[in-house]
Amino acid sequence: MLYTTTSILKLKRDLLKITQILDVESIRKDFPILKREVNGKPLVYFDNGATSQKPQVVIDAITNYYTNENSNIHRGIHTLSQEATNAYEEARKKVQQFINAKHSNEIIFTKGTTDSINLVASSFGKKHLKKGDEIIISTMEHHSNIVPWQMICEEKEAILKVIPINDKGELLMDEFKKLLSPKTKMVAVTHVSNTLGTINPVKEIIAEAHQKGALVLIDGAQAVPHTKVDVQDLDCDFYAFSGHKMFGPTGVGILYGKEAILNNLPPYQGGGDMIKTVTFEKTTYNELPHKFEAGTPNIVGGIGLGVAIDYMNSIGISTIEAYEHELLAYATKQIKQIEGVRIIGEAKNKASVLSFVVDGTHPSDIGMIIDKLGVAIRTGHHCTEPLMNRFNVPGTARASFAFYNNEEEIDIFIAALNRAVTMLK
Ligand code: 7TS
Repeated sequence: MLYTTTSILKLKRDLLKITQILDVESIRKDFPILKREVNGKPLVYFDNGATSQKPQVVIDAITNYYTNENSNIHRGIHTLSQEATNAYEEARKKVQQFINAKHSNEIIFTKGTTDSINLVASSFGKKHLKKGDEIIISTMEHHSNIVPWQMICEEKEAILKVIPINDKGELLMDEFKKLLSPKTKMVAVTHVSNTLGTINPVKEIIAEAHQKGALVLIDGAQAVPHTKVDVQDLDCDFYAFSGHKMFGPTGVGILYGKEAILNNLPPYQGGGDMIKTVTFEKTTYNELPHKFEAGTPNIVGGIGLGVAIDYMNSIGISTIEAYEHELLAYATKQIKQIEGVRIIGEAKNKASVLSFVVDGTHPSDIGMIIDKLGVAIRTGHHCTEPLMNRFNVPGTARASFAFYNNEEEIDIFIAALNRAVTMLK
């Protein structure tokens, strides 16, 4: 379907209204990488689903830490160690407030979403899973919310069940309810799909699962950077996300878990910091959150993540959400004007992800051509191979937006895409 000039103009006006709340041009100045050129063209960075760019305040915090504060934490009485410990624990509190966790000891620092999910699958699985138990995931999961469950299911002879989706990329909730049974021990689903952009009805999923006595893990990797997350309101048992997708450093992430549930899980890894006392005969474990944080952590990563949260708060998550919603609507209408483009993922409730295929072309060819024009998008299966099989495509091209992207960049992307399609046909 082609859109009229009037409807595109209306979208432009909507975007303009929002840019009056959100000063995108001044925000863009906070991200030094956005000034660079790629292949002689201004960079248009639309690969935010893979990782986001970092504002200067985060980069400065990292430099400042190594320049002035570097020290190990939780183990020194000297000033530097205390300063580093305070900064790291302060960051934990910022995360707690950001997702509205009840206690800061429910915030476990990990390497990222993948690490967080592996922690739960391994610790929960070892203690609570037995032969014939069931775990439910969905068709649209990232491999990191599939493979850890497959591994523990294999070990424990438990069964993995999968919630199907419709052609728009929405979960079939009736099918989900049918899959739930007293055998279900865990439901692990993504809040927002990295490939489709679908925002799943996680609150409803959690309530349904709890009724059957199952626990719920939410993969929030693509939700936290774009939408307000309140873990108490959701009532999830676990919530996992990554620092690098929310304008913080790589190598740091979060596992939120309810205190009572975490207390009832065995440690994931053994080593320094996670113990209370060690003898060769018996070791006792530290309290939360340290029980799950063996070894020297990514201290600067945690501190940088805290600064990224401050930065997001300074803009306001609801402003971010509203602005990105307009960006997505604008990009969606524009891309539909290009003949042969098919959007993969047309859920009613969507975050700022635009996956598509173009008849008769391969996504990676499109990605390569538009990269020459300075536009960075992701192509391939996006670590969601079962989802690609569901849609019967080998991969998609995916543009994913952040609040520092603007309408002009979408215009550049659309022009580049038009050129690529013309070349490839
Ligand atoms: N879950 C979802 C929904 C994701 O999108 C990703 C990463 C992960 C888990 C894993 O996160 P990590 O930080 O531990 O690697 N998604 C993507 C992507 O869409 N393109 O590159 C990485």
